[in-house]
Amino acid sequence: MSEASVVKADPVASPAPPPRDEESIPHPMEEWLRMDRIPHIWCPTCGLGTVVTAFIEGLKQTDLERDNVAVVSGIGCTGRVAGYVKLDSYHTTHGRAIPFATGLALSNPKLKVAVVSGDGDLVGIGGNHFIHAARRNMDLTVILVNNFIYAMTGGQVAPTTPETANTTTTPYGAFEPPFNIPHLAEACGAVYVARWTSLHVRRLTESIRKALSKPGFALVEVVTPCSTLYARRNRLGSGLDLLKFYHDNSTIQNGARTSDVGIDFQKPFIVGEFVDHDRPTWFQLMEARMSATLGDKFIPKEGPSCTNSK
Ligand SMILES: Cc1ncc(C[n+]2csc(CCOP(=O)(O)OP(=O)(O)O)c2C)c(N)n1
Ligand code: SF4
Ligand SMILES: [Mg+2]
Repeated sequence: MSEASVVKADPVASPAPPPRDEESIPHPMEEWLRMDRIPHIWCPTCGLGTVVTAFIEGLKQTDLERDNVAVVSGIGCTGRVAGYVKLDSYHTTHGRAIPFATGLALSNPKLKVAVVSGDGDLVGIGGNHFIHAARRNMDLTVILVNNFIYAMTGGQVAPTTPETANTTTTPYGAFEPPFNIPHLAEACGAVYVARWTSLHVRRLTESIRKALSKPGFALVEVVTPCSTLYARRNRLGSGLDLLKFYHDNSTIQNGARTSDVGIDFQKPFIVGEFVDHDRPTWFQLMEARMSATLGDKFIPKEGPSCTNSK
């Protein structure tokens, strides 16, 4: 053996660490996840994991008691969130997350009900529920994961798919104009509207904290890569490549007019906090009407979005 290839032990180097027993190291999110359901079904480099992290971190930063929070999802890859988080949760039917969530909020106004669901679920099949919950200013926090596609069912065109993007049902490129989600939400009456990518984790976490803390219909759109059905079909690389593209091509413009924040295929787009104002919640409107009509016979409920906001 030549002198050059001899590696001598360094007498001052620290001893090698003992081998890690991966099984014995608890994951920092374990307390908040149903570990019996892990490993999850999501693909490598899917953006959904960071959305869950941001959701849990945002929730931890609120004053909400864990027992007073419920999560509702519809069907889809995003819909699996309700099954993975260790909170009272409801994995409902496709497009019906908002009506189930509305029922929960009405039956127990002390609950903070969060909906975490996909673009197809919330503004495709569930679009009608979305617009009416916003119009009523129902006390719901909606986290809409926009991966621009119906992912779970094989990558069909969604009402959010940008024009020219290739999907399994638009092999020559999508041609329908997509929804601009923040504009839709604001037009229907949402009191809080923000959009981030799933790589803006700190800003996303802060928006989720604010949305959960606000009475009324609050929407956070998260532009998130689907590696398997959107990125691959459009030859955009891995989910990480797409995540980086979204992050690097998004400009933060807090307070931007929502009519200006539509998203074109693989073009720069705007993220930020767009709407934050107050108006009476559904409970407050209902209670005001009932009190005006029934007087003392009406007994209002208690809850963060009620007039009795204890
Ligand atoms: C009534 C009904 N119609 C259609 C389906 C099939 N389906 C399940 S998930 C899904 C699309 C989900 O897309 P999205 O909400 O964007 O979620 P993603 O998988 O992209 O996260 C569809 C069409 C269904 N389960 N029920
Ligand atoms: S199909 Fe797309 S959205 Fe669904 S888990 Fe895989 S990467 Fe994520
Ligand atoms: Mg989708």
